[in-house]
Amino acid sequence: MRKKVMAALAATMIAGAVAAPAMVAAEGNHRAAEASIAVDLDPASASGMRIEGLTGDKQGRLYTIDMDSRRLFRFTPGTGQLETLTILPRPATGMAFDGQGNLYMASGGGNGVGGVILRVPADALANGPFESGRVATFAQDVDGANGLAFDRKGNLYVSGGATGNIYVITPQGQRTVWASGIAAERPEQPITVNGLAFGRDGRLYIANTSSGEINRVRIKKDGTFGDVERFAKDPLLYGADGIAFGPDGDLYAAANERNAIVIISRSGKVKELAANDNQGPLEFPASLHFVGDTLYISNFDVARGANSPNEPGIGASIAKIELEKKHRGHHDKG
Ligand SMILES: [Ca+2]
Ligand SMILES: [Ca+2]
Repeated sequence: MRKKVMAALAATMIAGAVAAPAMVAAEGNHRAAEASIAVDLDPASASGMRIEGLTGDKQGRLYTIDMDSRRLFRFTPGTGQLETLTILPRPATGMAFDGQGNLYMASGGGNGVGGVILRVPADALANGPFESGRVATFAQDVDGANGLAFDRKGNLYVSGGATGNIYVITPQGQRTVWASGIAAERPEQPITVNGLAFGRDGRLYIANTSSGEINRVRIKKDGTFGDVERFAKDPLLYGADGIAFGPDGDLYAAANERNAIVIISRSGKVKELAANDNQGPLEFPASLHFVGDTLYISNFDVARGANSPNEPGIGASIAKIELEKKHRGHHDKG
């Protein structure tokens, strides 16, 4: 009996190591992490609201945007308070704070409307709701603008969605364009540059939603980009949207069309952290933001892939996963 189990285990490990990185999640020691809903942004309805971006301030409060009503929300996990801060002049997706507490939002445009970056100054966020007039246009000519990430010098990196471009905007608002050359593999999904995050290694990590891939690139001292290097590629990463580095140094990705959260180790090993069907609690997860050991996730709730049809579940919401300590430190440290 014991011998049989050992043989089966060995066979599994060989198959997992050689053929299928996807097997790691199913056959490994880790239990699937449990996602739950932190806040339902529209308790009266399970559909009809779309949120994509998610970020947090230094106090651990979370921010997201309803793309249709253009409402900017703030959620305070400690108290459960949900505020509508303002109505934005145009819909926006990716969000990021700079070091001074100013909030930036990507508005990619389309159908003849150019992309811009919106900015709310820190003092407007100091209290409750504020006038829409406090929202300024920080930069223009950023078509497809979607994901945002700041480097240590305060330069803002903007992913251009299906354009394949990464835009860089200095703190003074000066913009340059890097044509990444990152390509789409699946014609039904043309978005190639989506979620962005800087690693501890100083490299910019870029999610390719189409090809199920994370690429990374070094930014040279003169501000130009080095060669694109593939960090990970796996069918588990189909729909890779928002990405964020966890407290453990692993990279976490929202695989939107798979209703899944995926972990990529430092050596590029890919495994599933959590996944579900269209019942939720993950409903087309789009963006990720860590507060300590808690991973917060925006549920966009688009009807596609594992989230189609999108009627079940609770709709636009912020989900969360508490990382277990035993998850940490057991990963491949590569
Ligand atoms: Ca709802
Ligand atoms: Ca749903």
